[in-house]
Amino acid sequence: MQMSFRWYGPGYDSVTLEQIRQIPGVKGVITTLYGTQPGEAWKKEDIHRLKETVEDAGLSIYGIESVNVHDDIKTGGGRRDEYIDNYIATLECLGQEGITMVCYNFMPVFDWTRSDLARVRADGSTVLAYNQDIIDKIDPQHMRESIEAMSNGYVMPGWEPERMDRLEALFAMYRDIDEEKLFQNLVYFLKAIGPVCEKYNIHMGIHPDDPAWPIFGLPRIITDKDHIERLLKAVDKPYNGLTLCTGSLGSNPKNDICQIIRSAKGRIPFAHVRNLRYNSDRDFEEAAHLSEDGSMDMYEIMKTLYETGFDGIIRPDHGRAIWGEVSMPGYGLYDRALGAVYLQGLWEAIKKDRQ
Ligand code: DNO
Repeated sequence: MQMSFRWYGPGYDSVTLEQIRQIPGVKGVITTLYGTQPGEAWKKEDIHRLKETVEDAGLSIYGIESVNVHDDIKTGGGRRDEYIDNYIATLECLGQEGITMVCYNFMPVFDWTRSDLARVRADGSTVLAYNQDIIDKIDPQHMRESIEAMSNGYVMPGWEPERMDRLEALFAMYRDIDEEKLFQNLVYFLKAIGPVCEKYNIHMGIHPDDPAWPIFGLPRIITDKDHIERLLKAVDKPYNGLTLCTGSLGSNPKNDICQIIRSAKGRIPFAHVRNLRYNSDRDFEEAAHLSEDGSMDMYEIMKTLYETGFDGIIRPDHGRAIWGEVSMPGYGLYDRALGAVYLQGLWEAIKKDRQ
């Protein structure tokens, strides 16, 4: 297990590499070329520069989150092969730079979705939260404004203004796309990128849908154990893997995270481990990583990862806003650093107990 920390790059993140370097046990970051657009071929020199910046600070790039997938690929639109070629060119450059873990998602239009980015908890911290009744009342065309108003001036990952400017057109692209078509387009994409992944031993980790059910009438397909198993079998190669995001899959209390870990054994190159608290079947909020602060058993999750031989990259996920920190919601330094250390504490105890 390699502990990492997400970093958005210079100009986009309130957290610095120097700060990340001081988190015990964290030697690598998960990052991206944040200014690029889905569908664009990344330039080798930009990747190289990013790598140098990270290495100058005494850290390594452990993986990319995300190389985003263009909606033409998701919908099987007219330019999909052109965008897939660009994706392959990006993977080629990443492979040449020795970067071999890539997280991506296949969510239509919206990436992760929340109704509230700063819900106040009893201890005064604020967290991201989701309430289905609020989401049901929101016109998706106005989702952008509501997210922007809550994001402390940061561009939230997956909510890039360039895409949000075209919401109506994006929704139109998905008019005839149901679950099955979306799934087949994903398989088409994964088969096409197979050769470059195998050439460089790149592991792709698909990020589950968050929340793990269809929203705004758009299909979502990476939601539970059966869908994940179907995908892993459809392209039954090591490069086709899962980003185990406990918070995204865990948004649906029916998902048994440990069962999913066991069923995807050997195919999890990357894990986002975080906790959340269910308030009702229509409402959840994110919590501190500590088990007792939320509804999930982090010890069981880490133990199952250990027992299934997980040797991938892990990162703490969304943190609460605490101690007066102002950052991109969910991505401050303090609470995620607490999470990184807590998860490593669990891991150390589990490992020593077994030896
Ligand atoms: C949210 C993140 C997601 C994730 C993408 C992966 O905080 O977990 O935006 O990075 O879905 O492509």
